[in-house]
Amino acid sequence: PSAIKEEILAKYPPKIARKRAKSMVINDPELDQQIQSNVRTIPGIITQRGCTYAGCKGVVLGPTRDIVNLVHGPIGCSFYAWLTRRNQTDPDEQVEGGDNYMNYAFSTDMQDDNIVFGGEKKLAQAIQEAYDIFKPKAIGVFSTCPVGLIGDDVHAVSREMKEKLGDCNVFGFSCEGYKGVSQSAGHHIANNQLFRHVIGLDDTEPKHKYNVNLLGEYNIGGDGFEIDRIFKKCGINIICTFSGNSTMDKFANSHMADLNLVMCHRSINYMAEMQETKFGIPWFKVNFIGAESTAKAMRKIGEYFEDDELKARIEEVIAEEMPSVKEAVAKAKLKSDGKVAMLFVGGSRAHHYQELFGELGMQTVSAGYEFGHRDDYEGRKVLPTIKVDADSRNIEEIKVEKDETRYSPRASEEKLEALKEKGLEISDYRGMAPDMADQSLIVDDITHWETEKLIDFYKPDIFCAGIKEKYVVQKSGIPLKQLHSYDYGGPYAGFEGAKNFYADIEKILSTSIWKKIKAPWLNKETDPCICAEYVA
Ligand code: CFM
Ligand code: HCA
Repeated sequence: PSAIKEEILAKYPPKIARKRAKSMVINDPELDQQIQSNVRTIPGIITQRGCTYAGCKGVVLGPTRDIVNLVHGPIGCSFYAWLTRRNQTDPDEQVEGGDNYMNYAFSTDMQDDNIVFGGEKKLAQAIQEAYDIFKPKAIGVFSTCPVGLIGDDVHAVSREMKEKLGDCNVFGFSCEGYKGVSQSAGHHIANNQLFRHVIGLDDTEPKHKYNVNLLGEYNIGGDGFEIDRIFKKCGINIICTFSGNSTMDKFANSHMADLNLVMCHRSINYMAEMQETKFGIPWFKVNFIGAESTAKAMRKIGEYFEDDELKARIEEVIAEEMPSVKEAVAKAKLKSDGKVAMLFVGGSRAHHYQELFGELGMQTVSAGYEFGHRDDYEGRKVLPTIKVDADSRNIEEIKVEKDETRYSPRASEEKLEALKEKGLEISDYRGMAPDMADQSLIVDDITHWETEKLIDFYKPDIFCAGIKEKYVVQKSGIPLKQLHSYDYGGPYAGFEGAKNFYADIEKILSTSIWKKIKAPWLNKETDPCICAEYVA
C-alpha cells in the first residue's frame, strides 16, 4: 500500500499532497498512529461528505415520527432530504394511528425577498400553519445555510411560538450546512438541543426490570425492529432508541434508564456523556452488525445487570437464533470465502460491517469514514490529544452538571471498575484501526481520485459506499453495495439481519455482470461488451 499511496499523492499539488498524506494511514495495530480527520475537505476535491444540516435534520431528528421537522430554507434542502434515508417507523406502536409526520417534507420555502428582508415572519407563520393543521407535540426548526448568512434568529422565533401555542414544544437548531466540516457537526448540534429541550421532561418510573436506551441506531431498513425483537425475547426493555422509531415521549423519559448502549459512537457519544454527567447513567459500546457481535453485545448487557436469570435467558436466545445463522453463513461462504472488500461509509458502518464481512470469510483491505473523528479510528484514549481548531470550536459544547434532585449513579464505582477488569469497556470505544489487519489502508474523507486508484490497485470483489459512488464504481466493473440505504434491502442488524446480509452478498458475488458491461462509446469490435452480444 505504500507504493499506491505515493502514486496517489504524486498527482496532487505539493501542499495538497502533504495534507492528504496525513489522512491516509497504513495500519499497524502495534503502533500508535495518528490519522488526520474531521478537518475541512480540500476545495476542488470530490468528497463523499454531506453537510451539517443533513447530520442534524436528516440523521438524528429525521427518524422521530411525531415531531414536525420544519426546515427554514429554500425548498431544495427539503426536497433532497425527503425520505432518502430509509429510516422506518411504527406509528401504531404506542397508540393505534399515532402521529407520524415522517412522510411529509415541511419547509418555509424561502424566496429571494425572505433572503433580502429576513425570513423570521415567514418562519413564525409556517410554525403556526403546521400547528393549525397537525397539532403536533413538537416542532423542530432546522436552519439551512442562508438562515445563518442573513441572521434570522430561529431560536427567538421558536421561543415566541412555543409560548404562544402553549401545548407544543418548539425549538430550533443552528445547523446551517456550512457550520461544520461535515454531517458530524450536525449530530452534535442535534444532541445538544434534544438534551436541552426534551430529555428529562417525563420522570415516570419504568415498569420493567431492565431498562436501557439504545443510542445511535436509526432503524435504517428496519435494523432497529430486529434489535427490538431480540431485546424483547431476552426480556430487556428499550425505553428509547436514539433515534430509530423514536417519539418525543420516549426521548422525554429516556433519563430513567439503567444503562445506555452506544451503537453509532460518532453520532451520539455526546448524548451518552451528557446523560451520564447529569443523571448518572453509565454507557458502553455495542455493535449489532454481525451475528457474533450481536451475541457479544447481549452477553455484555447480561454481565452489566449481573443477573443469572437474565444471563441464562440471553444464552437461550443466542442458542435459538444461531443454528439458522450458521446454516446461512455456511451457504454464502461457498461464494464469499477469501474475497476482498473495501468500505468507505459515514462514521461507524465502515467499522461495524467489517464484522459481517469477517463472518463471510472476507477481508477488508481498505476502509475509512467520511466524517469520523480521530477517536472513531484510534479509540477514545486519544480524545485529550485531539486538536481543537476553528471549525470544531464553532460547534457549541454545552456545559452539563449533575442534576441536583435526579442524579443517581446507576452503578457504583466499584461495580464499574470490576466490570472493566472483566474486559467490559465502560465509557470507552477502541475505534476502527485496532480491528483492522496489519498493512490495511485507512483513508479518511476519501476523494474520488483516491477511490479510482485504490480500486485499480486492490481490485476488490465488492466496494461499499453510498449513492454518489455507486454507479461510478460499478462502471469500473466492481459491484457496489450501499451501506447507507442498503440498496433498499435490509434489515442487516441482529441475527435475522445477518442472514439477509449473507444472502445479498452471496448474490452480488455470484454475478459477473459489472465486469462485462462496457461503455457504449467503446469499440464493439475491439472491446466486446455484453450488450454487443444482444445487439448482434
Ligand atoms: Fe452513525 Fe448512521 Fe453512520 Fe451516521 Fe450517516 Fe447513516 Fe452512515 Mo449514512 S448516524 S455515522 S451520519 S451509523 S446517515 S444511519 S448510513 S453516513 S455510517
Ligand atoms: C447523509 C445521509 C446518507 C447519505 C447516503 C448516501 C444516508 O449523509 O446525509 O450518500 O448514499 O445514509 O442516507 O448518509
